[in-house]
Amino acid sequence: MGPVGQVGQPLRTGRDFSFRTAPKNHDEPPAYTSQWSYRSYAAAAGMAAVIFGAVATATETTAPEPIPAAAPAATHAAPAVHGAVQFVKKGLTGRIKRVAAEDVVITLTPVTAERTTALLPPRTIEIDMVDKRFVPRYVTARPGDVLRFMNSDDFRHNVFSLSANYEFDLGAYRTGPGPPVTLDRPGVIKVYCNIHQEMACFVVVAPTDSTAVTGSNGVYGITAAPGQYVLKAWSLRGEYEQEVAIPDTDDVLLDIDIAITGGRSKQHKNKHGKLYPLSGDQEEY
Ligand SMILES: [Cu+2]
Repeated sequence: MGPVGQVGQPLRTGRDFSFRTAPKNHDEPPAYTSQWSYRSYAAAAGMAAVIFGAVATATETTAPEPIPAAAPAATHAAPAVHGAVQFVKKGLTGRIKRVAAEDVVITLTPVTAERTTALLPPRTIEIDMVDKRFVPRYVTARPGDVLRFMNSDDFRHNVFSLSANYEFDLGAYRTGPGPPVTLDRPGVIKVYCNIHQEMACFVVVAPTDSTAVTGSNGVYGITAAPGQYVLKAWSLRGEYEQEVAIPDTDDVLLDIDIAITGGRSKQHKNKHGKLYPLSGDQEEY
């Protein structure tokens, strides 16, 4: 639980954070009566719990008097938002075709994301290159995080992106990591290798840790604290966006239809914006 446990700890030693008031007379032991400090600390703990998506309760305490309830904290043990994602396409005859949507990256970003994620420490996220594949293929990261691309193959790979707002070319190298890529804004980065056309990975940058990637059944589930969010679903074949309100106790069932806009076999260009010299394996791009 890492920082979550740290957050919860001080609640049990709450008197360390309260102001000692002078005893009414010298026969009474010192009393810890500062409502203000308990209340504000509980509120702060509750807020921190919301930030970290944790559950914080004030059940264990050595305080000598009742403690006001903590600010609303995460109350969802199970996924707060869940459902099934489908690609939807109108066939030539006008019939609607639906298929379970695999490899859809879903992010649930709190509307207060700028405040909350500013408190989170940046992370270094490693993406390996193994057997001419980026591993993992789908990555979620926050602004502030740093990407490092390792190379576990015994031959050279190149790493580049021509995505809007995220253009870079890390050059070709045999062993990693290559130069770091600092993420400084939300967006989707399509990362390719200029040597091997079949290599691709996709980094979705959003100020949240509430994310999911669908498997072959298209089902997703995301844990998050109650509050107001923007849900975004990104896939090579189409995108989707909707506001979501997570209530204090109930979960939200949200099935998602993504209208297919991208083709199955659209090829990406090399770093010069040209076709790869020799077409090798053809994957979906
Ligand atoms: Cu390569």
